[in-house]
Amino acid sequence: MEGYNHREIEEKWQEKWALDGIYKVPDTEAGKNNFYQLVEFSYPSGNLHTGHWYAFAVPDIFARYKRMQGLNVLYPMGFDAFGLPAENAAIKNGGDPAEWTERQMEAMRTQLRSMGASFDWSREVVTCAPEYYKWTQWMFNQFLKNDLVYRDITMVNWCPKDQTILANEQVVDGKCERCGTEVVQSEQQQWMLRITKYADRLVDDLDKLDWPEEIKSAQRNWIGRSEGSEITFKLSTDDTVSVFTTRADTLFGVTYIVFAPEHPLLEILPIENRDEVNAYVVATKKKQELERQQSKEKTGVQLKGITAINPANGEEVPVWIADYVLSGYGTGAVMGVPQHDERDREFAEKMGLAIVDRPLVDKKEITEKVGGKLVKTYRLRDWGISRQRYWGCPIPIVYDPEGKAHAVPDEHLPWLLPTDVDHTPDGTAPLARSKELLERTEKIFGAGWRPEVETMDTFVDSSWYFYRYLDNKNEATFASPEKMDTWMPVDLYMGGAEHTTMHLLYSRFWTKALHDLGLVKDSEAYKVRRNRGLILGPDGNKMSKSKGNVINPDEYVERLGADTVRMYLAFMGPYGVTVNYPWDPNGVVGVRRFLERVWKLKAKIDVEKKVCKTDPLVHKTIKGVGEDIDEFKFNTAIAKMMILLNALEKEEKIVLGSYKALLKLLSPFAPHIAEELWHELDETESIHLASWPTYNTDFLIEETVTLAVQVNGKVRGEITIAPDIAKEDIEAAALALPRVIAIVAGGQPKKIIVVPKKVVNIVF
Ligand code: ANZ
Repeated sequence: MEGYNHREIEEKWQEKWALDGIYKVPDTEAGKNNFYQLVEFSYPSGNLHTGHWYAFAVPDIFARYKRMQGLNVLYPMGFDAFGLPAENAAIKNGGDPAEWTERQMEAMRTQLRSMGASFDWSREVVTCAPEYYKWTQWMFNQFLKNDLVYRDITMVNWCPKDQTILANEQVVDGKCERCGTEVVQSEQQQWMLRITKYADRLVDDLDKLDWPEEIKSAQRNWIGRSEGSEITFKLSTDDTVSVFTTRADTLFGVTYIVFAPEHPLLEILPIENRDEVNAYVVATKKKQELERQQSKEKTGVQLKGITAINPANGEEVPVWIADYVLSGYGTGAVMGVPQHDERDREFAEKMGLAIVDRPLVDKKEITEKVGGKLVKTYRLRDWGISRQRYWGCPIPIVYDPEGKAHAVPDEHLPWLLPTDVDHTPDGTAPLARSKELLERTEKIFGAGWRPEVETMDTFVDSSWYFYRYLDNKNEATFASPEKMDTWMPVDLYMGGAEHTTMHLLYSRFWTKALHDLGLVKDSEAYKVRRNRGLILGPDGNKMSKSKGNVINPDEYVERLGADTVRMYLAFMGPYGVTVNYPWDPNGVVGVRRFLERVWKLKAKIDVEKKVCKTDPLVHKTIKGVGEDIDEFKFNTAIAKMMILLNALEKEEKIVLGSYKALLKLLSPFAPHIAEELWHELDETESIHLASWPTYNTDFLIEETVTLAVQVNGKVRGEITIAPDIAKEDIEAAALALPRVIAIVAGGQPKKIIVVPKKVVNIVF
């Protein structure tokens, strides 16, 4: 082929690779260790954007590199196919979410193939497929049997736009994580997963993981373990109230007690100003937790007629309610110590409460003395998974005529999502409108039985998908223990920073729960985690249609080729650190030119030529590129290849082996062009099945030696030269030393003796 034409080669190789099944991964391969590289699978949003390329095509470099290093690499792909994006899009377009999702997945598969990524498609996982969600439901049943699932009335976050409950993790700055609508609080029954049972292990086990510190500390903060004391105060009514404090040492400085407005005691206390208190309770309901915590303007109401007794000194203090105390944390009641706590000080100053300076005491001792106990408390809440939407995994529960919940027995799984449903959200669960679901329930369980009509949060689906890749066709279990043994835990998990306290926390919990039930071996699923940043628009802003700065990768692929797009994204900066990079249209073209030059360089190959002065650089580049890839510094790896290309271009002729080495180094980055050029060298096997080039350390030894220079046996200086230069050149260098010139002073030396690598003696 003449010039480099990506259009002629990219599709051709993609088809050939698929046909030959070169990325199909066996569960074990003789003499090879397994390497499981996972990337977060995507929602079938329908169109692959630059972010997807960055998320999937750049890690593909690593997968290919590991494969060439002789590992049996699993790099699978699938779809997180249930959820609101598909449902909303389907509603908008007047279609059925299932059909819509199927169409989007098909389009995305084609686009994903266009990346030239080395996914093993035979292991594809689609979470909305009944073969998959059967196991999601089965696991739910296991958790239910083991008291990890329960139904409860709780205050929930309600998104008025998406018409569904959201988990705490899905509320960002008081807004729906998905649509940005202000979230409101409402009291509802929902199915809960007991993630709090794992709070300690979720914190402690972080220490074992090779994860970015930023994720670990974000998870620690989210779980918010706090060690302190629970101390009980007697009230004037003879009731008691417990407070949680991390500062028992300040007990003598307590000047009031304050309850969260939701505190259950409020209902039974004989409060004199009941109306005022009730009005405050109602007003609090309208406020977001975050707003309550951050508000500088403290509000509250004193409970008239009620006082509390400090157990340390018998002092009587007033009792208040205030919204800066949260009902879901600690005991929902606080001892106010304005002298030592900033929030309490603000409150005391505003309400005219006493601020007293009392000596601090030993925390542990005082706790014991007043009959309190040392406790741990957590910010983490149980995970509410009920969603009042259609497009999700049906919760496999049915209610008997008395309203008691029962698990749908395993033999009826998958408990299918009905299709006779109007999906338009109206605040009630669409499944309640399915005749078929009701009939199915009554037919199996009896008249008067009712189906659960809620579906599961999609984060449930993605909590275990990595197990299913290992055995995606197994009908007897979610994944066979043998297969899990050969692959788990995941060796490397790459993904986005947005998953820190959601997916990454949920799936850690899920794994621990499965582990405790004896269903999986490891209690942590991902050994190493690396987060990537975002690709921004050329203007440095997050890409968005409204800003008009969206880069459509397909256009670039068409114009410059998939290899260029992949390689450019890898060239933007180090991967695996959360840095965002702006797309630079000139940068892409620069990468394209580099590939064109690699193409042209082929003309310089001289098969007769065996050595070249670029040989040391070739070996240095092999070493450097490998080391950079190991550290996810794909950008500097590319820079090293560019330096090598420059040097090779300067030669009249180049050694075939050097060109082959360059192609191999290039192949993970630009798999199509590397494959094409490889075959033009009359290679018959795919370059992607070749092994990573090795380097010869002899070439890497520092290329100089230092010799002492003597005149008539006396040391007069030294010279540093290449080890293999000719004797005449060594003599000339020695005679050129200023001190030697001064002594010889224009005369002719009688004799010059060179002891290689040691000394030059000028006899004069
Ligand atoms: C008295 C005190 C004195 C406190 C002092 C702090 C400093 P962390 O570390 O975040 O766990 N607190 C307890 N329950 C609360 C609730 N439901 N809503 C709001 N605040 C609550 O914070 C624990 C401290 O936060 C506790 O210790 C309590 O105030 C307050 F100089 O008790 B402290």
